[in-house]
Amino acid sequence: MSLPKPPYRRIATEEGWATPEMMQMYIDVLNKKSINDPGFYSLWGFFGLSQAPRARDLMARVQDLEERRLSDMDATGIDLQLLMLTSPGVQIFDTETAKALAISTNDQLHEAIKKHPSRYAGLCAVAPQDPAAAAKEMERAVKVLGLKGVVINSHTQGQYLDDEKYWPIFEAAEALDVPIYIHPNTPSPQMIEPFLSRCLDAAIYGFAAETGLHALRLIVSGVFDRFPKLKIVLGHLGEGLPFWLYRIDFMHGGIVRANRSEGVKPLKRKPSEYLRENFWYTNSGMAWEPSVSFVQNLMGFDRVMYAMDYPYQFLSEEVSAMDNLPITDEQKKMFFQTNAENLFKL
Ligand code: 1DF
Ligand code: MN
Repeated sequence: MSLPKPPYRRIATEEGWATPEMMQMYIDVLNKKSINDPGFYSLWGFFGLSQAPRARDLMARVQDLEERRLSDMDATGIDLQLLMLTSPGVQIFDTETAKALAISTNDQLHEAIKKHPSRYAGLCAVAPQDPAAAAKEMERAVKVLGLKGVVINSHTQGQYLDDEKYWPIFEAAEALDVPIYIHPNTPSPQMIEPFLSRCLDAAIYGFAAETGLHALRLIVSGVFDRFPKLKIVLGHLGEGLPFWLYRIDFMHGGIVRANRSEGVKPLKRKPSEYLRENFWYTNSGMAWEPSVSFVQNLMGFDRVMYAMDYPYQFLSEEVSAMDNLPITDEQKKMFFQTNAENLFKL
């Protein structure tokens, strides 16, 4: 099933991995029910405890950084994976556990990349539970381990990054000039209930509702006026936000003029301007020409990057569909290769 070799490197920019140690900790949480996060039990209860073939298969693939993953990459024509600790990463654990686990997983990721430098690059994990420690670990991960940015899996125990206490994380990202990939998580405990009974909490829709909300909270809270050079990456073509661009601007203007809430202050720019200047987008899980073309045209061909979302959505037909996008050869190379090289400094 191998694909023809195109005149660009295929770089996949939202690729999940996990350590056996973290997977065992997830299974312990599932068995002991030791945290309050209905989304975690819904998502990882299936992957971690079910004997269904899809679940067994994902658990094996997500933990492998050797032959299995490399041969899957070869079979689907992926030259390089940008690895990130799978969602929700360390963010469900108590602060001290999460801090130690972020450090140990970053060290292990560094080793895997050192072993296969032409096939892997990675983003670091941090524990937002301790923002100062997270900033410090980002600095170590980027400067010492050579990682290319940071992944944060949306809410941390129901809290969002627009809270000022998280600003050290944005300060560090700006100072290091690396992007923050806000990867989905299941909706926070405060909002998940009506998703659960119809199984809408995870990748089908809940991820986008949660993560799109998170990004909008950052924008309207004024984070980008305070940190104008901050670079945020969203998967899934922006978690729906590009489609809402016009309406968000229109309604935000009215909310500000009416002085509706303490939580919404005037911004220097329109929400859409931050979405065009501080954000980049990957097409993880959205290998569909109408949506990809829409976001490329709206946000700019230099802002949209290819992602597979291995091992969760691993299909060579999707790679072929993206090879066949109705865009110029130059735009295709930007999409698969050079936008990621530039943003992540690969
Ligand atoms: C799923 C999808 C799981 C994505 C993921 O990580 C994930 C899924 C646990 O299909 O259950 O990252 N995704 O990004 O679409
Ligand atoms: Mn993903």
